[in-house]
Amino acid sequence: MMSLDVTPGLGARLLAGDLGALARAATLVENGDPVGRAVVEGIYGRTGGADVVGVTGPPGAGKSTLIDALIDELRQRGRRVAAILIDPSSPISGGAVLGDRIRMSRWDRDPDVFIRSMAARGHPGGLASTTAGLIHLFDAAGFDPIIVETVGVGQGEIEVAHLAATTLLLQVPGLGDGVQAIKAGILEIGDIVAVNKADLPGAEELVGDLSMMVTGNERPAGWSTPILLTNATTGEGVPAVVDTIEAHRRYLDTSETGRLRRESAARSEVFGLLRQELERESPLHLQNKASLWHELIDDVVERKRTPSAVVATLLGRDGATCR
Ligand SMILES: Nc1nc2c(ncn2[C@@H]2O[C@H](COP(=O)(O)OP(=O)(O)OP(=O)(O)O)[C@@H](O)[C@H]2O)c(=O)[nH]1
Ligand SMILES: [Mg+2]
Repeated sequence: MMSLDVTPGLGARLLAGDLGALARAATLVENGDPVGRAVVEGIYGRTGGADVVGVTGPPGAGKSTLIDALIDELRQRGRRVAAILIDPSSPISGGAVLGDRIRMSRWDRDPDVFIRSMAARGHPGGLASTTAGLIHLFDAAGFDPIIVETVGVGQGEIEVAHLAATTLLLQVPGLGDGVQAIKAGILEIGDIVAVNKADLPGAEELVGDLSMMVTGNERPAGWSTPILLTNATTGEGVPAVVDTIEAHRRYLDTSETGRLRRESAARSEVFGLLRQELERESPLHLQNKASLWHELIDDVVERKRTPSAVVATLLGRDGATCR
């Protein structure tokens, strides 16, 4: 294990507003470096104040474009804003990290905007704990809100979604109608819904359909999901989205839901770290033995072992329960 002296005072420099230190710490966290985790632990007591806004929705809905427009609006309101863009590296999107970097490069010289783009895969510490680590670093460095883009597909991404206190769900016309959306239950994850691509046919109808559906939906008391219309390309409707994000934050500050969201974020992070730790500590050193992992799962599928027996094996307690 690396010595913590490698980066003397990194946490302190970050807290003092040193953006170079912030970038360095972010890279360490992304690489799953224990020093990065140590920096996060060191600054953790100074975090928890920032609003974490998740932006989710189907591939190509305009999440990255809208985040860029949100940053613009938030800057006009004098906020220091950070964003984490997670690229699913899926065959559908073809990997948008480069496109996102180009789009966001206009913020490069603004010290009050901090953006990281990263791939969904290949984080030794797991996606949720890596993202949580970045959120804590940005929070400690005084960025608020912190916006996180996620496609919401796959276990890791669902865990990431739990890190957000406020979730903005994007929908677009033409991808199938609102009935489909409610069937999939996706409206339930949005505190705010934005129908993006207002310039496309069917956008206003979709707003109408979705508005009718959320009226009948069970939501936490005190908040009913607003359905807004945006054009992320022109910025139309974006100030209303920011107003609504701020209203949701005030709602969280004064309701039980706020407490529940913070609990859910902490749980997601702790479980993420626990799983990593189990994988690392397992007598089988699973992270280096994907084939053995598959073998164990196959055994469960074929009823050669029970799920509990596999857990016992992973924890090195074979003798007790495995037959
Ligand atoms: N017509 C129209 N096009 C838009 C709008 N917002 C975004 N787009 C376009 O839609 C495409 C996808 O936008 P992105 O912002 O990359 O979408 P995304 O949801 O981040 O995509 P992934 O990260 O790949 O899932 C781009 O070509 C945008 O220019 C809009 O309001 N109207
Ligand atoms: Mg994107």
